[in-house]
Amino acid sequence: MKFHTGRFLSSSRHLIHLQNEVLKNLRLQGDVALNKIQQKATIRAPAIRNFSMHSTAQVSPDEIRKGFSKAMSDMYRDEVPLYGALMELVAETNAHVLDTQPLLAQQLQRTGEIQRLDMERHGAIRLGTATELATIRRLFAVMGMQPVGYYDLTPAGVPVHSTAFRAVHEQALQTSPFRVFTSLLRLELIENPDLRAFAETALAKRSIFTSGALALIEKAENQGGLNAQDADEFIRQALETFRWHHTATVTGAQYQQLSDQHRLIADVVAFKGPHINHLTPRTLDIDQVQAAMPGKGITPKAVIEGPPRRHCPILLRQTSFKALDEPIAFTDAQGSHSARFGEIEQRGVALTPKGRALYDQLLNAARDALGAFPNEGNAARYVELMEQHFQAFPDNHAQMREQGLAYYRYFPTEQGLAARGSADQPRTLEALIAAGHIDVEPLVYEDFLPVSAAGIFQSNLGDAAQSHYAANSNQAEFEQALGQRTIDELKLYGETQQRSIDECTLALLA
Ligand code: OOG
Ligand code: NI
Repeated sequence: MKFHTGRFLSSSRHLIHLQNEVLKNLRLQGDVALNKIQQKATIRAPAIRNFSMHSTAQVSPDEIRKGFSKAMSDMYRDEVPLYGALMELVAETNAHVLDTQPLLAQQLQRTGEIQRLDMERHGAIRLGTATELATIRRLFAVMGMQPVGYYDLTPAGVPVHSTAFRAVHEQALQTSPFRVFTSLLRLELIENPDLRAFAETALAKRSIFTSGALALIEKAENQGGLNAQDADEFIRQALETFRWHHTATVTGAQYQQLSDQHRLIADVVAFKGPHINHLTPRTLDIDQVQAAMPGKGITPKAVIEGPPRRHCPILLRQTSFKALDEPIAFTDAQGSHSARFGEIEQRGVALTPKGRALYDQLLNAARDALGAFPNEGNAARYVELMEQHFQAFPDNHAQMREQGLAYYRYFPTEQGLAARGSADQPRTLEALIAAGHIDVEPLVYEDFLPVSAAGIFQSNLGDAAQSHYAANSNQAEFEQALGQRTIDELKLYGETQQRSIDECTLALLA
């Protein structure tokens, strides 16, 4: 073990010793933990900034992302009025929940989520080629968004694999939690060779980025960032990639052929660009919003995806309403296409590998017991089965933490700070928590769930689309197309949790 790096650490051997002791007390492996403190001391800015090596950046990627997320939301609200109605409903419901549940309000205050709640949303796009994926990665990188996680949707009969572009550090997420679920079509799954060749040709012809966007991506990469004027222009240009087009690039008959193969294939191949297909606000009570939707003229899908309702929400619950048929001008005829839908989500605590394994096991058991894809006809039975099976998942944060099922963030309390250095100050994490010197709050899940995503896809594609693909998941191929490895989301949660422990250590015991 070496102690020599870091101004902060070398300033006092005593401090190092103390930290080491404390970390041992916190039952962390000394080497690993000290290493983390060293990293923290030397790398002050989180490593999420692509541009941090250069000093010319005038607008932070986080601010660009925040501006882009707002611009996207405004564009989508203009295009899809129901999205506006949904946003209002979610805002009303959230306000009501915060009014009536002071403990939840306090928890969200503590984690900072209360400030990001109103701007919190995710969107989704579907891309057609490896080049498109590689370029969108560069576009998102300008906004501090990294590819997190790999999702294979083929087992559920959706011919795509996906990642989620998002900020990776809790501070960056605090500025803007905007995420985009990004799927790549797996053309190799089109069995008919003529149709596959047609799709390949159609995709090869299109260019989904404006030349202005491409130029600014390059400028950002070369200069290490964008100034305010360029950032504004970048947002305007990047938005074009996500815009809806009323015209298709294929004939009505070609569209039909693609659609007969899979609706999703037509949605990608027949159009000029990867229109954003939904934008999802975050609600604090998804059941309340779901129940209020019909009153606003919105019909939700039959079942809420994800875990059942609980006192302590875990992972992610989602529900969506079907896309409307929208008029499309094919190259030779008028027709229609439905792709854009609405969705809401409720986020809960992120689960550890152990917690996630339990979640997957219980979800699969409930689905096996149902014996069919959840739908309108069996929705009540499905809810019952889910509630039954999830009895086995502790619904209590203290227990989840004790059993290592979920990730948490630790915050020093006023009381803890006041007791700094006192003789009877507790010295271990558990003792500090018990004494009220450290507050424990759930670390929110920032990602997606493949089974839920498949359910969302399916409900918007119609039942006819429930085919099955024998193909294996192919993360290596996806990453090859992407041009980098996807980031393991569990590693990110672990790091955020650890940083909060380190901060408590420094604030209370250093
Ligand atoms: C993406 C569906 C997945 C979610 O929230 O799980 C998704 C799509 O339909 O393109 O957005
Ligand atoms: Ni979604």
